[in-house]
Amino acid sequence: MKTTPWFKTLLLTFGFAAALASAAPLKIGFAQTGAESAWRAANSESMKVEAAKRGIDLKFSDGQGKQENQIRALRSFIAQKVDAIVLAPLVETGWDPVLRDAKRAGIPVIITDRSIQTADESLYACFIGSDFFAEGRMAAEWLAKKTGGKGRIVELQGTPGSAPANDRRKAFAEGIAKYPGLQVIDSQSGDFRRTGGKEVMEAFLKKHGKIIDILYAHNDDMALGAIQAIEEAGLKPGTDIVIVSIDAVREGVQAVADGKINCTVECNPLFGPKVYDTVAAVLAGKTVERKSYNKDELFDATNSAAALPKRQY
Ligand code: GZL
Repeated sequence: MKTTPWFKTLLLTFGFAAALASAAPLKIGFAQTGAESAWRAANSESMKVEAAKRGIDLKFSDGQGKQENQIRALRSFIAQKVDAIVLAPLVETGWDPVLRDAKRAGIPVIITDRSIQTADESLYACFIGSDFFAEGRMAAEWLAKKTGGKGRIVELQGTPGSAPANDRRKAFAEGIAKYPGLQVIDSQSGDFRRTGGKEVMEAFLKKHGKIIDILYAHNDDMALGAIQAIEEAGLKPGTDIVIVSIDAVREGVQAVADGKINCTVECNPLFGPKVYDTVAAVLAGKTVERKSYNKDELFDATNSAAALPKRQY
């Protein structure tokens, strides 16, 4: 059997290693919505830490809550000829033109966190995020059980036009429709922000006074802001007003353990590893799941205290 002289094997090995080492790191452009909530901070952290672990050259752009900033970032990523683009779209519509430019440039786009509406599904490779409909339904079902299907609800909506605000509102409304005793008497956006939650809840309390039985908040940051307003009005959150929320960020789960929020439905933000695995698969030409949903669970008085030490965000 012919053997390769030892020095050739050595050259081949070093050559290969050198080639590997010299291979330029993967360049990924990530257009984040902004920094509006604790959930968003955890999501950005997951993307940055995982990229550093994998030696990915991550071009991170903070959209500061404006779609035009995200579109500008995508155009910049295209000009930089990144290997792939990851987009967490602030709102559902208005993405086709810039996604067409990415497609023309041969750059695959992964949509994460929030979905988009488009007539041309070929404009992005896949979606990775949570099922906001399931979250809204879980919140409604839990509330119906807690209240026996009765109560006047005020609703703090997320960012207008965003998939989580649209889907969580629709799913919750469908979920409580089976209980005529549960009525949404007012609904307004707090833009997923704590300050927004406080200001809108203050307005709700001024307008409706003590007839409010329930608050449904589309995220914990707004619920935590609302709790400040409720306490400043001399009422007991979680007792005088039942509070149902979504995200299950650490402070939200703590508030459940403290009895100030009655239930929060998880929406896991830690999907950096899954996103980069998916980018690698897409770049390798492999078929990937068109829509991949993270696993979410619900926290209330029965499991929140035990869950706290294990919470990663
Ligand atoms: C949900 C995400 C939402 C969170 C909010 O996946 O888009 O945006 O529920 C965040 O906390 O601001």
